Amino acid sequence: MSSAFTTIQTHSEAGVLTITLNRPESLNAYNDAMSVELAAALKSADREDAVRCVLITGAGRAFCSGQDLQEIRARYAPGAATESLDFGGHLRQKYNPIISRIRTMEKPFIAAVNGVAAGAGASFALACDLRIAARSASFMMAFVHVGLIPDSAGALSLLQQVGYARAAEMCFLGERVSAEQALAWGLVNRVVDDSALAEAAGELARRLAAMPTRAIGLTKRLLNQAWNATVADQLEYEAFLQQTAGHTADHREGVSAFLEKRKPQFVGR
Ligand code: T3D
Repeated sequence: MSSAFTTIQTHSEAGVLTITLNRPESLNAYNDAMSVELAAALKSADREDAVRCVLITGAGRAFCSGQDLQEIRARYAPGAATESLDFGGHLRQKYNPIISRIRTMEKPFIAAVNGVAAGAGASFALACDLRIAARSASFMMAFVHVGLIPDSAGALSLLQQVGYARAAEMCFLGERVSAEQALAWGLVNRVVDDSALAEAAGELARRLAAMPTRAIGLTKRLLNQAWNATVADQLEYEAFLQQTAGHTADHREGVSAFLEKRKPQFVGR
């Protein structure tokens, strides 16, 4: 099933919702229209039980070049409304709900990083649970080059994934980090040849979509909670979440399949 958005394309198949950022002429720069369409696509993915994994990629040669700088410049136009210079409000309205949903939706997200991921585009990729990168892909915390600070939780994601020194270097210098370097730093899960990216990412997404979705969603909560937890907090949170996981059909199916020496058929509930 495909949809009729203009700045993104969506395709749903075999439990995988693929969202393709689709403004290739600007390297998929993020504009207001894209924020509205992405929010709608993610809301529906959250609601649809049939969606058991979300895969985000970019059309053309880039993943996403971050905020559309043409749209930013239009904010300074003579006569433009003063609210258009409300940078904090813009983040709260156009970016934060998207990042929050990616980080908290109880379904796995994969970024198939097909080219450069710059500025908020890098933050989007970093907000996903897993990243698979084309060999020619790169990550660039470009914010500093336009005198802005990293947003969309990019600094937090980097700190969590690569540690302070590398996060600071990426954010202060804004240099491109190659896919191979990103792999060595633990910023991506896999690097594949450019021509193999779509198939490799699709295969990983289909595999995740056939797994116990509730258990994976609850595990995502557990991982996110773990950053600030004490051992005592974490043990209690595990007990709380296991109470839910243990009551799913997929838990019973997993146990039965193991004991009956057959492949489990998970249904996502
Ligand atoms: O309130 C708020 O909204 C704040 C939010 C901020 C969030 C942010 O994301 S801030 C950071 C914004 N992004 C950037 O600063 C990155 C800008 N782009 C680049 O630095 C480079 O394009 C890349 C390093 C990403 C790729 O370089 P390259 O040489 O491969 O491509 P290019 O030639 O620079 O770009 C190709 C075209 O895309 C070009 O258009 P043209 O000349 O062919 O008509 C270029 O202008 C356009 N483009 C690339 N990035 C953007 C863009 N157009 C608008 N906005 C962009 N971000």
